[in-house]
Amino acid sequence: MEVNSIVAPSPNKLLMNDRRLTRRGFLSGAAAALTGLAAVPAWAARSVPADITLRIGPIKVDVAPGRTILTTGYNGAAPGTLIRLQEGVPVTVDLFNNTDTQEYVHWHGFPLSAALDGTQDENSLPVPPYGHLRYRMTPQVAGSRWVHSHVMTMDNLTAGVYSGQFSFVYVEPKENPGRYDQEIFLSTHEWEPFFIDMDNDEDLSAVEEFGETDWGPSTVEVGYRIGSINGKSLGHGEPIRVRERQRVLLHILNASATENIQIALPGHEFLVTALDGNPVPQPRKVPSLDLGAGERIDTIVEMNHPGVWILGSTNDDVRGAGLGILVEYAGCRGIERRARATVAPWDYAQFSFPGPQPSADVILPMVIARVPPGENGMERWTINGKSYRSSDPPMALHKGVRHRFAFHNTSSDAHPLHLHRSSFELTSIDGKATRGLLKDVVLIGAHQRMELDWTPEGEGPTLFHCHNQFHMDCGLQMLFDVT
Ligand SMILES: [Cu+2]
Repeated sequence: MEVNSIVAPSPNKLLMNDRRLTRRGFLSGAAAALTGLAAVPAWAARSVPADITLRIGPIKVDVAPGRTILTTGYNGAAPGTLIRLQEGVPVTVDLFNNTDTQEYVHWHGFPLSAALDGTQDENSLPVPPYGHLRYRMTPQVAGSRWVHSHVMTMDNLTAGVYSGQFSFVYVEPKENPGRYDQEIFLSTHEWEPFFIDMDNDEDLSAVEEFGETDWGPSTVEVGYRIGSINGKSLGHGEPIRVRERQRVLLHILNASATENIQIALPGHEFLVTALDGNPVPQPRKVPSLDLGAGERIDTIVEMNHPGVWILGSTNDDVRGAGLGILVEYAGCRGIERRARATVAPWDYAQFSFPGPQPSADVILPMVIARVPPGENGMERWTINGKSYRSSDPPMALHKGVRHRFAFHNTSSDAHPLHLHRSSFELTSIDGKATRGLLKDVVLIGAHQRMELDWTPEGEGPTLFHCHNQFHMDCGLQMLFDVT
């Protein structure tokens, strides 16, 4: 169920194409005919503005006074400007890359062809250094989506999702249900990443210290110095201004490279209406929200407790590092600092219809495990005993077949598991059946079991990975090939 007007040529042809685009700024008709990239006539690429333009380039993010982050972003800011699309309405997209690095722009949560999905592993169209890429796509499913860089980062903590290359994307439904007085988009992100040695609690900011690939035998993780919501640390951006009795619709995105977060607004509850942009079968009120990296939650908050409150992380250290935003009622002053957030354990099942579980055609056991670092390096993550290598053959799946992925996380880390180009249905959590929860990222807890059902509709390569970039780089990914 996808529309795209690009016939995906081989990667080599793409590179030729893109060089041509880079050099001349447009593609000649003859070249287009030869290479198959004939989506947009050359004159159009030069003269007609696209519906959506993303300019990838160096930016400065003033997260707080005296704290300016130099990074790469979309359209001069991080997050980039909100992109609003209409369900079923095709758009022309222009991607301009004003950096010396080949980029991949991934439309997260969109059912698109592999060519447009935006990953190297799926042989998607790259945006060449100082190059340009134009294509047409049709947003098929309404809801909260996002767009972000999908380059491999490894030990480069300035690249990909560690950078400022992300924007919230909202696909407007054809019919707009829901009743609210204000609609607000919030993206969380952490800055100034560094490696930390968990065994010695040692800051390893100087990557040179432990060499190019020799990360030593101890457990290395990624830490951050500063957190933000919509590019501002707590107290340094504009507050969310509300009036008593307003219903405020919050679209929340965890745009972190590696961090799963829990947020709350003391004195208030969240009516959760959609997960990853897809309406939930049973909206429910909860005191706190958990979001794995890459997840989105749509929620309505009734403003019925006047004051100035902190909407932010429930973790004092994380909130203290800036991950929060003020909610200010009209006429109120002075932050309610004493107010403690109520926290409840997160359970996707509460938003689901109860079972029974639908039957699957194929059941595929998926065991996630951590291989501790050996003598020579970093930890590895495996699925069914294997760390991802792009040279390995992909796992064959079949169109129209209901595959059930029976995950068992044998590690003590949670993993935000992400499927590209499609949503899956979460069908059980620790043996308890769930129904009607469509997601593209699901946070599997430590030692948890989860079943995800997926009936592929489109063909081609489809990437599956942990949205914790560090885990992904350490092997926690798989490539499917749908035929
Ligand atoms: Cu992970």
